[in-house]
Amino acid sequence: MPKDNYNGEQIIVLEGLDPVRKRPGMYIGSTGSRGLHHLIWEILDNAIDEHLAGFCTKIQVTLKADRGITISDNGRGVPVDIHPQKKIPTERVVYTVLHAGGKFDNSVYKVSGGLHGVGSSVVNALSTKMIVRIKRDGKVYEDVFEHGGHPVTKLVKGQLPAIDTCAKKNTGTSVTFYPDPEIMETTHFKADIIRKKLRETAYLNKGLELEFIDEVHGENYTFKEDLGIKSYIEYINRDVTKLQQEACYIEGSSSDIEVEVAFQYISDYTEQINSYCNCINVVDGGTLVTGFKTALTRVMNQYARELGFLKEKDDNFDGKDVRNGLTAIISIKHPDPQFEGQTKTKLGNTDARVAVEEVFSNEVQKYFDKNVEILRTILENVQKSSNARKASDKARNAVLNQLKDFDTRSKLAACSSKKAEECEVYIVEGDSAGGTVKTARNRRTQAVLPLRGKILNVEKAPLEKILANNEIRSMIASFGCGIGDDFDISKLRYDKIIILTDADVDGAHISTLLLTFFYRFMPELITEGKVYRGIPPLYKVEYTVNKAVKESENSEDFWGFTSNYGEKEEENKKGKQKKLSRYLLNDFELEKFRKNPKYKITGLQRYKGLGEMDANQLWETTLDPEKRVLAQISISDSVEADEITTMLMSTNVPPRREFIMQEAQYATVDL
Ligand code: 0R9
Repeated sequence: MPKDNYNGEQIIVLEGLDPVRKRPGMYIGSTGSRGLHHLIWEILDNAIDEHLAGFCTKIQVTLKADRGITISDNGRGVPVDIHPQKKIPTERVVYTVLHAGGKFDNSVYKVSGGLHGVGSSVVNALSTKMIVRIKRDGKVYEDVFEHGGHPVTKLVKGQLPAIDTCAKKNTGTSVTFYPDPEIMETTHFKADIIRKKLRETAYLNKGLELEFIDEVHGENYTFKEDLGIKSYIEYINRDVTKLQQEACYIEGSSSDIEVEVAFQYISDYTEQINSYCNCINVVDGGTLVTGFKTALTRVMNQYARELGFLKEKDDNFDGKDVRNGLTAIISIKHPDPQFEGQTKTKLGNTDARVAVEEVFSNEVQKYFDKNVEILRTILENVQKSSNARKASDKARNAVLNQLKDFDTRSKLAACSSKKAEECEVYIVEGDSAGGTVKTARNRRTQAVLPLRGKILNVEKAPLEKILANNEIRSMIASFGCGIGDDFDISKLRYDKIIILTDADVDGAHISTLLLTFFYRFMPELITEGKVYRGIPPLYKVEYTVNKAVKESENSEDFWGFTSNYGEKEEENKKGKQKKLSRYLLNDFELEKFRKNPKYKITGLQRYKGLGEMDANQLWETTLDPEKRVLAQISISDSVEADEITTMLMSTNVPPRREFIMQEAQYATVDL
């Protein structure tokens, strides 16, 4: 069990806050909307940790009218005693020292989540102002920080001053912060994102009350789920026909790992498994999902034989058939989670597989033994699914065999290297831009596949039509790794698949159609981090340098740039001031550049499309691996991905546009 007494020695002190402001992306993933909301989650995680430690029953999040955020909990309050090494209040260590906090020591908190395990000091570093209020021992303490974590509250005899008194029983911590617009591309918190997170948090922490006070829109919400993930499943399936009226809920623990599983079968051909480790959505699953699938397939086949659904000579039901129509949530609390994969969204701990398999298989048998009628209904469904799958496999194989005879690679300008690890393919919108890319590329490692017009909307079309579409056939044949169940990523001919479209609505539409196709038919391309979007610069600036302005160590000149284009000399005539130029990625970079007193802009060009660049420019901005900017596509929220895909493909244009704008949230930038 967690220790209930804090010990200052347990705080591990690593380094100052400056690195966070210099390289914010390293600490919060991005400086866009996704990173902005991570700041809230980071503070929220600490309050949830206090709940998991058994001391907090209520958390409040307020979106303030002045656009700041306050998160408060009714836990023990962050300790304010003097830190033995730092000789300042422990609270101040937590908020000003990077990597400080009990959560790094598993003996203080049995389990803990958190983005990169960094925490409160990172949020402080990226805020113009932070106000920490602590109620403890009958006193209310306040500590105020400004400009990225500089304390403005004066300590009294080394101690944090009390600003008020309160009842001794009344304890807790509240943190208010204002993200720094100099660092964050947006400081606009979105009420719907916060509301969704709090609802999810309530489902994952049964009994915990979460209140959302939205002062901006004048709304209030309280989330509290006494039945936890069981209610979550019933909420997800609220509008569909069920095979099981009530979801089954299972809990137990094994080797210090707490396991919760809830599932419900519905009469639909879908499978949805959402998994969480320490309240973090493990989008790509991993060991906890493997453990669940193995146990479910084994138990269902065992029952299928006992109840006569399978004869002795029959093969076992396939895992896919067993999961047909299944909605499940797996939530575990692990003392030392190891996240794997490019995006760190896959759980790697072997003991998690063993624990889930053991707890689920024991408990689900008790449930089915008591609910034999439900079990029969589910097994009938499994049997139907198995028969249907065998029939559709036959049809699919017939179409795939046809595909092999079709010369689909004619449009591909291949690269000469055959080593997949060094090859990339650019999927380019339109024949004319495709032509320029063909001229500009490195022929050895870069292949080009021009797509003519829009690709088929795979959401709406039947499989036969999808496989008959020329653009789609070209992609399948060029990638070389098959499609659907026959997909084999080890056969992929390229290390990177780079989508290159114009930065307009048409380009964004083509790119979402492509992503939908990949997501539906080759999801591993995305989960394995193979798909990227090429991001050409929006601007080219010509400028002169004001030598009187010196770039000092602390200047915040360039750390905000995502791009690595570098500067070029345009003109250097005798007696005249040297003219330079550089590409700028977006409005954010342009604004940073404009604000910098060192530079005087003498000319500005805005690129509307790829067609405006010649082969040389295209090489140095978009193809050169040293300089180009790529956004790696990751499906970070599989719970939402299906809804998004459906929404994208609907005829309702405004929400689709909104998504296209927000889609950057799903991308991490890689240089
Ligand atoms: C509003 C968000 N809440 C928090 O950030 C928060 C952190 C925190 C906390 C403790 C209690 N409540 C908290 N809320 C705490 C208290 C004690 C021991 N461990 C943790 C105790 O009273 O003995 N802390 C998180 C880290 C630390 N406290 C510290 F120990 F590192 F300071």
